[in-house]
Amino acid sequence: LRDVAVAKIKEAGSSAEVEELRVKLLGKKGELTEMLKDLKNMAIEERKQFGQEANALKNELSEIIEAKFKELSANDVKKSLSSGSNFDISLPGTHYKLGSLHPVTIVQKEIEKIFTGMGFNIVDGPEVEEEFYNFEALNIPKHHPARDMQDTYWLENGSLLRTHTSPCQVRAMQKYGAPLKVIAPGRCFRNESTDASHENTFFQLEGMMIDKNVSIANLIYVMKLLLSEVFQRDVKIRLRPGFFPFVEPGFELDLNCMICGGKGCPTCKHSGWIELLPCGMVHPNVLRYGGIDPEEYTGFAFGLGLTRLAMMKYGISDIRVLNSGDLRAMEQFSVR
Ligand code: FA5
Repeated sequence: LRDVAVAKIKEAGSSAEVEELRVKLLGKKGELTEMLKDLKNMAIEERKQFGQEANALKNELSEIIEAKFKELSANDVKKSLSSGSNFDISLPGTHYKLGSLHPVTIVQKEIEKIFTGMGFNIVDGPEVEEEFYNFEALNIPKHHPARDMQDTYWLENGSLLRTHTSPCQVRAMQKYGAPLKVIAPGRCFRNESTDASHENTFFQLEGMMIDKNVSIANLIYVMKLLLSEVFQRDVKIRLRPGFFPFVEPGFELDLNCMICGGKGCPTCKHSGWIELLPCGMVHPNVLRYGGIDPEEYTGFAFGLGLTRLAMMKYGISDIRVLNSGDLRAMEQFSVR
């Protein structure tokens, strides 16, 4: 069988002929395969020897067939070149387009790098959240007017689509205790009408640091470091008092609008400032809900508008572009 097979392969003049031989010899119903099927009827000693020889032959034939395929395809190229046909090896090959990251993802990854460099861990939380974590545990009891600050998508089973990433604060405290340094990037949902700077689906990045003697000075330092790292330059910011039931005192950190340089444009509603980073010292009630003793520990928290930050960084003047799925817009962003 071997000698006949090898001779036939060598004689073959085209890839199709070689393929036919491959199937005839090594295919599911090929001659060699059929022979191997007889193994089960042989005595043990005989079976061992025959099996080894048959496998060696199978490997040898496979190699010869492979080599013949290569030889024939090289010949094909040579033939087509010498026959003066239209084959042009200098033509560029097929171009496969690489995907690109979404601008919000790019900024998120950058911020994750900055914070993990400072020893923070990244945590996650559910988008379909319980009322307890989204409101109660954040010191916003039922019927508290602060619930109206975040128009909520309620689900029929009483759960809700989280309106912010702050529920991750309480979940992280309960899970890891103090001291704690975490960030939680994620998608949030609010039942609002959309305009150039508001979407009903957008990203925030929550941050929290809890330890003994954490103060407002620590908060300001970390926020300044974060923004100057993200923008790779000195940034202009302002702090205003802000009210959030889960922090006391609370602040609104605004960033000077980089799209218009503070002169006024639709993104900043012609005010020159973008509301970007609400923050404050974690309220003792919230620490208690997280199982942490406020007499022993203090902490700061912030809720960065990740989508708005991406707009600032890339000069995107309408937030709706970011959820549009329009590849012409998205393809313009590449990872640095
Ligand atoms: C909050 O959601 C608080 N949880 C933030 C916080 C965390 C305060 C920790 C204190 C301590 P606010 O509703 O302001 O706060 O939203 C935070 C940021 O999310 C805003 O500054 C803004 O950048 C962004 N944001 C809010 N609503 C929208 C929206 N509809 N579209 C796009 N971005 C939004």
